[in-house]
Amino acid sequence: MEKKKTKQEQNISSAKIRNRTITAFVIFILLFAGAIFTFVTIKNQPGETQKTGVQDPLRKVLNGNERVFTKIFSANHLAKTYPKSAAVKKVRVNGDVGMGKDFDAKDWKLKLVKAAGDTLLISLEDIRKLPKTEIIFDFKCIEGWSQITDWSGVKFSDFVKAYHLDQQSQKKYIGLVTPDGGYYVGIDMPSAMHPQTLLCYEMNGKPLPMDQGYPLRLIIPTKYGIKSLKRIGTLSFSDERPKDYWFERGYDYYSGL
Ligand SMILES: Nc1nc2c(c(=O)[nH]1)N[C@H]1C(S)=C(S)[C@@H](COP(=O)(O)O)O[C@H]1N2
Ligand SMILES: [Mo]
Repeated sequence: MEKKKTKQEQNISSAKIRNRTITAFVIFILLFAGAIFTFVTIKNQPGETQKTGVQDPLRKVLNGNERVFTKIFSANHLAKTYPKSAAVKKVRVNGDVGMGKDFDAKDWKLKLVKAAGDTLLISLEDIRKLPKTEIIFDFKCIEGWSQITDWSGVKFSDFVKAYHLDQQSQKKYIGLVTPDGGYYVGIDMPSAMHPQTLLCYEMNGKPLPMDQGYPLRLIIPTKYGIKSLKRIGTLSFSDERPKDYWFERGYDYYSGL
């Protein structure tokens, strides 16, 4: 078989080879022109009509991705977990937006906005009294690195139960903001209520280091790291999408894995 093929190949005339070369070259030029045309067209589209960070056609693609992700997402979709021994001791610190040095940890309380004009202040001590869950998973940053890390805290869904937030959890989103307002994320409710989503206060069994979000951060293993907001100041509920720091800079709002 092999031999036959080789012979056939040798029989191709030089005229045929020339024709094929010309055809390939023409196709190359057409594809190249097409690519430039598409690029220029997208570039010239009105962008940021809704402060979404990218040109409208690109945002449309992202919105399409989001619809697909939301459909296949469910509580059955669990991020892979690892044994404690797999967790790294030296955890990378990435991103310090909204983590100003003048933060006063002693005065910190979680601002839980139950409704307009109805805000509950909750201490770390009270949060630590809630059922504790530990998760060891591969934390993935959108920049391309990942690390197996060990986090503990209260499941967001357990927090909802403990504070009787049944009504609030009927809303479509939660919004999280750092105490200084510098960093903020929005999370769709199914992802927030996912069994692996934590309001986290420990890393490797010890209180969170300052630059890793002390006293309380979000850990959401089913999404990229950009959504795991460090140092939660305010937690609120809404049917409209809460503003989102990286969404405003062109990233996917859902950022699912
Ligand atoms: N407040 C705040 N939270 C943040 C960020 C940030 O800049 N500020 N960066 C995010 C990004 S991009 C990543 S990858 C993770 C990194 O968490 P780590 O520093 O604990 O590794 O935090 C997320 N949470
Ligand atoms: Mo990240």
